[in-house]
Amino acid sequence: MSNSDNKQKPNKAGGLASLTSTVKHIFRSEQLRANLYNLKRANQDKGFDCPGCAWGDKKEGLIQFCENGAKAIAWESTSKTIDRHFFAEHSVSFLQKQSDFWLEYQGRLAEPLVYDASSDKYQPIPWERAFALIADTLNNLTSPKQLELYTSGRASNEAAYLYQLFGRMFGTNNFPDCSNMCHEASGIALTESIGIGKGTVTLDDFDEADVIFVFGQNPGSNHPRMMNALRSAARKGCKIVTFNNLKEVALERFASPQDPIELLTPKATTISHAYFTPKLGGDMAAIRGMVKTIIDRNESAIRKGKPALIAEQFIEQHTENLDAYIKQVQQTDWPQICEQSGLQQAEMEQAANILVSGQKVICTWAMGLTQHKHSVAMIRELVNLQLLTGNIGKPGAGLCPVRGHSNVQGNRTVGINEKPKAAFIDSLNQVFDQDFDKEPGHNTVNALKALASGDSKVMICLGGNIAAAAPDTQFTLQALQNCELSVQVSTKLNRSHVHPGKQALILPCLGRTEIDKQASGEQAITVEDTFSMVHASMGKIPPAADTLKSETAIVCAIAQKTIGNHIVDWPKLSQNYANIRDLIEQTIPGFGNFNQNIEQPGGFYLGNSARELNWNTSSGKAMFSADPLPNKLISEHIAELSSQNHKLLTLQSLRSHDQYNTTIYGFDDRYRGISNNRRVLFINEADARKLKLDDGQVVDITSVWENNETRTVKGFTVNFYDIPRGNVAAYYPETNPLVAIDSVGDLSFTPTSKSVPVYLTKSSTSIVSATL
Ligand SMILES: Nc1nc2c(c(=O)[nH]1)N[C@H]1C(S)=C(S)[C@@H](COP(=O)(O)OP(=O)(O)OC[C@H]3O[C@@H](n4cnc5c(=O)[nH]c(N)nc54)[C@H](O)[C@@H]3O)O[C@H]1N2
Ligand SMILES: Nc1nc2c(c(=O)[nH]1)N[C@H]1C(S)=C(S)[C@@H](COP(=O)(O)OP(=O)(O)OC[C@H]3O[C@@H](n4cnc5c(=O)[nH]c(N)nc54)[C@H](O)[C@@H]3O)O[C@H]1N2
Ligand SMILES: [Mo]
Repeated sequence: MSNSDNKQKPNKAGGLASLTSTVKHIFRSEQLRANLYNLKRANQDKGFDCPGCAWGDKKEGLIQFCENGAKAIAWESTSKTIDRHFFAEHSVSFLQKQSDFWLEYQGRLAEPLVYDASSDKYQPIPWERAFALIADTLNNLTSPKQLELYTSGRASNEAAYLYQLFGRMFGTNNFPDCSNMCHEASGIALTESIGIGKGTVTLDDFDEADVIFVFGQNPGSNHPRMMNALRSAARKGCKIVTFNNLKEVALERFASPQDPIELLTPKATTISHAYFTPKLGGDMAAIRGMVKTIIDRNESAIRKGKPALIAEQFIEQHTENLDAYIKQVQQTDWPQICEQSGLQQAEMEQAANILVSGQKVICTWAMGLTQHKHSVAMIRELVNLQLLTGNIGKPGAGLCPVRGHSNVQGNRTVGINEKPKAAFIDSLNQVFDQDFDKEPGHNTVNALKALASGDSKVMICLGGNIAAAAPDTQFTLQALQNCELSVQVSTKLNRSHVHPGKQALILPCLGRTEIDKQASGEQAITVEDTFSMVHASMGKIPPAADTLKSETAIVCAIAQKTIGNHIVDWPKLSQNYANIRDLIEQTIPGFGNFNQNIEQPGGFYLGNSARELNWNTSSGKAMFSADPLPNKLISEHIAELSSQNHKLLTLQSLRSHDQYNTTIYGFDDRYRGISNNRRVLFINEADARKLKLDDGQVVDITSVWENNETRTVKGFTVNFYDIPRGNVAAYYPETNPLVAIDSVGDLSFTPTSKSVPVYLTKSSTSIVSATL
């Protein structure tokens, strides 16, 4: 394959190509009938919630078509399974050498397995013995804090609630989760600024907005159902303004696969009215530039006796700290703003003018804002912008962090949190008559460090793939292998299984599409979308194997075996999930009449205090933050280390169109014109030429970190791309080895996956085969 084959970036996203791709993926999963049935059921009343992203749905009877949701469903509901025969054939050392794609492609895990170090193979183990092994190991720990309980955001509210309850009863607050690597900065920033760590908008607000800003997000691949909302807004004249390091096709032009004309002709809807490409990590400066413009224009408007451009009444009534913020803005000069954002002053003025032209403005964002060192300050800056213009707490306006995993927001709501709120613990204490610990436990990075140092001994993972999702792969794998016992509750084989601890278990579970039958009958679970809507989800197809258990049943069995039934009647909870919802109702605000409310079509709204203009902050008001811009985006210290020898670039690690996090569906990235290769380095042609690199050439990427530490990944094909000078991009998880374990966001501890200082060298490695 020559690299020039890659250069067919389409002129629109969606449309027929999207439909063809969906069909291809359904066929490839080799269970056509179940899958077509499944697609019809996704996000429908009495169907199951799509296990893809956390975008919400209007329940109006239309099938919400989404290519990547279809891939997620097809991937889960394959008829291929792997059991003892597969594991008798393949040693763990063999499996370690296989690609992430190959591991998951083998099919669904079909029976519980235990690692046997002497043969280096997984062997079958009866469920009861697996639970007993966990209970014995846990009860022999010298401190309950030696246990780490990881959660990925697909777990249901019911399973997640019981998981945290079990952990806290056992005596640990160590709840590392995928959120720590994802929207943690959003939660922290929003809580500090507006008193609640969630977005303030609902899906209906997108129909009413005059202006929508999309920061650091690629919805065409990662939240395709959001494209319907953006397309319909754009067609109604709403102005959409994008800030993205890359020109993402779907944010330029999108064709709805549900519109026959756009489906079959070159026609498409123009999405972005204006599109800006800031430098990686430059959005805080860009937003500050917008604010500076608004403040200047406001002052001159007032001098001329014209109406104010800032929301004076709202600010007066609802906010604090404006003066300190304005002072900070005035101290930030334009040269610094332009240098750091990589944008021209005129561009930021244009964006500001569009913003103030609207009465109702929504700002959405995702990983492009959350995975930097200064992400918390950056998101608070975005909140400042919305406070200044009064765009919170009214219809058609507000803040919208677009969540990742389909129930990651719900997991936090029901208590998966290593820093539990005192009120939540008080409420658990009251209902269970306990005295649970309020001290913070470990987040993901700290959990890995504790396992590496031996301070922690056991890691249980409720879903996910921490080995491939976490930063600093070499460090992470060593930490996992250092476990006395590692337990993975999973649907498919992945990297985390093939780096077992000294003892290791694989506990195969039902996926969301499957019928979950317990003693009282078929069970529904519940999830919360990005708009705080909680709804029921019911699997519809027979389980991949009779041996599988639900996540909820597995959590209950672990808890029962380890701590017994004297405080919580675990079997009663796993027999009927309505009993779990009763406990959630008793302990968490907003869940009144939980079991009745999920009968409503579309579920129910949990509410959002900031939307109601109630500010649960210490001052009782929404808080302007007054942070200076970072001095330099890459610390001068690191820059100095390498400047003598190498030109430093900043790398972002991102998703292709054919993956779901660490799950690789295929090797194409259609909207970026890449086919059959994931080891690709997107680079500005001028930067490449300066480094004497040609398109198609193969390079190694080395990251630099304090104490002269370097980390290298090899064999990436150079791909000239429309990307700001000084910035490069490559896919996650291939680039995770580059992110130093200590390179984390201030306050958030989120790995800085979108700003990794790197240099390039010509590779001696030939291209690693893409499709294993
Ligand atoms: N199909 C599919 N759907 C998914 C997922 C998936 O892997 N596949 N993952 C799910 C999860 S867990 C999550 S968190 C979300 C992730 O959704 P996204 O946040 O869209 O995911 P990324 O691929 O990390 O994309 C980051 C985007 O931000 C841009 N960007 C990066 N850095 C910067 C920056 O500094 N400034 C600006 N302005 N832009 C920047 C990148 O160019 C890219 O467009 O999607 C969820 N949905
Ligand atoms: N470099 C870099 N690193 C990143 C990111 C990045 O942008 N760049 N993004 C980060 C983000 S935003 C996130 S959210 C994390 C994701 O981190 P994780 O959530 O840990 O990873 P996933 O890849 O989503 O997990 C996939 C695995 O989940 C299991 N699984 C799938 N469905 C189910 C189910 O229904 N139940 C159970 N029990 N298991 C299931 C399967 O075995 C599958 O292999 O990665 C983070 N890591
Ligand atoms: Mo995420």
